[in-house]
Amino acid sequence: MTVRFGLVGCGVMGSDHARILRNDITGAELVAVHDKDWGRAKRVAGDRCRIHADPEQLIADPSVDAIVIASPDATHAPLTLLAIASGKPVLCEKPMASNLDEARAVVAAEVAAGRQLVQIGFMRRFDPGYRAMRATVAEGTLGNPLFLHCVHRNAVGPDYVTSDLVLANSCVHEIDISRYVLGEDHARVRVIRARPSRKAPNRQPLMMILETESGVVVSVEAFLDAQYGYDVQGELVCEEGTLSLDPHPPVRRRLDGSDGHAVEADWVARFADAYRCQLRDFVAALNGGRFLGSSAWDGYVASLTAEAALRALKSGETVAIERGDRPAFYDSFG
Ligand code: ISE
Repeated sequence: MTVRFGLVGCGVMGSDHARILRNDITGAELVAVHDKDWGRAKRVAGDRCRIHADPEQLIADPSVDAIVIASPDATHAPLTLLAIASGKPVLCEKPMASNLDEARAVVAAEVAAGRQLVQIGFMRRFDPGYRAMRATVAEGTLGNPLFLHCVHRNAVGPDYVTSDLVLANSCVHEIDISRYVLGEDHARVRVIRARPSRKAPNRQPLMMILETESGVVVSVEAFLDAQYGYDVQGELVCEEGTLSLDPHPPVRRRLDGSDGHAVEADWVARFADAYRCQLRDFVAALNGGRFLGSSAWDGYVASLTAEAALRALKSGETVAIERGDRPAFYDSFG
C-alpha cells in the first residue's frame, strides 16, 4: 500500500524528510505540507502537493494517511496528540515534548488509543555503527560493557540553544542512543560546565555523566561551537575490547601537507543513511511490519532524563532519574 504522508514543518529537517520521501522510499508519497512560512511550504510543495494553511487541517485531511512532524519543538506534543486523536501514525522529530506533562499526555493518549501510532525521530537507532554496538552488548562478544564515551560537537550551534537547552535539544540524542545500545535505563545523572569557547562566550560546553541501572558509565561531551565541523563520536568499552564509531566519507584527501577525511558540516549529512532508514522502516511498519524506532515511552524517558540533567547542571549534584513504571502496553515494542 502506498502511504500518503502529510508533513508539518518545511525547515531544515522537514525539507530533508520531504526529499527522502520523494526520492528514496518506495511505497510512500508526500501529498500535503504545512509551514507557518508560506514561502518555505511552497518551496517544498512545488506543484506536487497541497499546502494547508494550518497543521490541524493537514492532520485532518482524509487523503493523508500518516504524519511527519518537523515543526518547532514546542509544537511536537500538541500535534502528536492531534495525530493520535485522528488515529494517524506519526513520526515526530525529537524532542517529543517541551515538558514532562506534555510527554506524559502523549504516552497516555497512545496507550488509550490501544495501538502504536507514535515513533520519535531519534534517527541514530538506524545508524549502522550504533546498531553494531547494540548487537555487541546483546551478544556479549566483548564481555560486559563498562563505559560508553560520547562526543557530540556541532560546528556552530543553533542560536536559540542556550547552555541549558543543549541538554534537551542535543544531548537528548545520547540519552536515547545509550539506552538503545546498552539495553537498559539510566539511574542517575551529573552535568558539569567547561569554560566557554571565546568563539561562543554565551554557551558553555557540557560534560554529562549518566550511570545506568547496572553501573555502566556514559560520558557525553556536548560542544556546539567546535568550528571545524559536525563530529559525533562514540566508543563502547567492554571487559575484553572496544567498539568505536568510524564513519568516514568514501575518500581520503591529501592536500597542502595534510592527509585526512573531510568532516561533515551537520547532522543531516552525517546521519543521511540513518534518516533514510528511519523513514524506510517507518513505511514498512505502516505496511504491517514492526515499529523499530523510538516509541512515545522512549520519547518520554528522554525528556525526563534531560530534565533531570538540567536539575543536575543547576544544582551541581548527582540527580536520580525516576521514570516510574513503563506501561505494559510498551512491553511488546521494538
Ligand atoms: C539538532 O536539533 C539535532 O537533532 C542534531 O542531531 C544535533 O546534533 C544538534 O545539536 C541539534 O540542534
